[in-house]
Amino acid sequence: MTEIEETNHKAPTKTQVAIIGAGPSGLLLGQLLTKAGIDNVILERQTGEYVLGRIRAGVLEQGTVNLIREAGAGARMDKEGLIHTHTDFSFQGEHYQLDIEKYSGGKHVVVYGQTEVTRDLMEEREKAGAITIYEADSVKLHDIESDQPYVTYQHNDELHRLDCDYIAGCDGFHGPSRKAIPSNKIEEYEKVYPFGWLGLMSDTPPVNDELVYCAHERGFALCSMRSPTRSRYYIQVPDTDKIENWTEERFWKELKRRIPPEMAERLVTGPALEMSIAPLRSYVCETMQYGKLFLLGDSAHIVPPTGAKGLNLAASDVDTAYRLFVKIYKEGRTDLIPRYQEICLARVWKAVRFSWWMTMLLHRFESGGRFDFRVQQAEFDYFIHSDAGKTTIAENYVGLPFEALE
Ligand code: FAS
Ligand code: PHB
Repeated sequence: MTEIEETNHKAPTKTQVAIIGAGPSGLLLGQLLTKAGIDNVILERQTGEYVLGRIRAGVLEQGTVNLIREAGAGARMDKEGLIHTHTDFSFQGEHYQLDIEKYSGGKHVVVYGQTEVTRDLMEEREKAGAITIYEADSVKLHDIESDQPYVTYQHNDELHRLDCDYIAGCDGFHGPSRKAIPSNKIEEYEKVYPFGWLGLMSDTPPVNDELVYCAHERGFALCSMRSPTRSRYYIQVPDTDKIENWTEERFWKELKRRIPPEMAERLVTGPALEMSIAPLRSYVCETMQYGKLFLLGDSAHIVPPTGAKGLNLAASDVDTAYRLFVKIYKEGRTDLIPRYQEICLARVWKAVRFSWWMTMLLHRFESGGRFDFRVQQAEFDYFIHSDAGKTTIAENYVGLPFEALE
């Protein structure tokens, strides 16, 4: 693993764009701004190693791939990423292949872990000499409604102040940015699902060439991967479940009961490199820009991972924010600021809808009983056997087009 050097620069006191959070949103925005000559500093609460230790997304839309390349961080992704032109589904063990390239008019997705995207962006940022302050504690946003916003933070037991023109809140769902917006100015929407995803990563060959989203009366399962030798699996568990209740053996046994029998037969099991439970929710904060603060990625929206949209939505927010900052700094186009929220929300809600629809289609809702399960079966049967249905799934899965600022 490439050691991520601590960027031990003298603490900066002024920048153009202060970015809070060194996850994919913050790092991708930072890299694009640096390449455009727009000064930026990232403040990250954790260490670089901690950020890299989080196991998250695995599927990149074409728009995300293009943006990572534009940021100059795509070399390893292009070499190691797996192009997927199909995505598979199963319902009660019956296996269906969906040609997403055919039904999306020629697009595909790339399977390449978020951890690797983050690592590549961290390394490019280090090479560019851009400043990331890791272990920045107690980050606070100040005067975001004024022309002189600033951020304060603790680092090595010292209080620091960073003056800036704009703040990019890339600090995820639990970060301080969204909370800096007055509560009477925020418009929020949320739906919590009664289950989570228990994920397992193993150095075993993937059970199938394509990803397989499996609906089953025992619950949802997903067979994914990171490489030809590293697999990623998930099973739906009740929202009350705890990781302590699960052993690797129990996980493999349950997974085999939910995937198609021929896959269960050939499944190669092995020790878990990581096992964790992620809760599922849909959340949208419609206030994505307030004064000099912009919210990007998980700080503004959360989707259930069923549609593989979380990371990709973050990337589309970055695309819009980056192009807006270039317009502002190169052409003085502050009149375009309201377009940020307009463009982002139009795309966010379509991705929220698709992720919600995939979740409702493929998960088992105990409260729904037999009737709802039959309706799910009929919905699945219609979509997987109709060209209109397959086109709808494919178009959304590969990602809707990015909208231009003007
Ligand atoms: P992130 O949460 O990744 O990054 C925010 C950064 O801000 C973090 O590094 C955090 O340490 C930092 N931060 C937080 N508070 C701070 C503070 N006070 N000061 C400074 N920094 C602070 N998406 C998919 O598409 N597929 C998946 O399978 C999938 N699985 C997921 C599993 C889990 C457990 C979670 C939580 C999310 C998952 N997601 C998945 C969604 C995920 O990939 C996000 O969409 C993606 O990480 C969004 O990136 P960011 O917006 O950068 O937010
Ligand atoms: C993953 O590989 O982690 C993954 C893939 C597709 C999803 C969710 C997670 O929809």
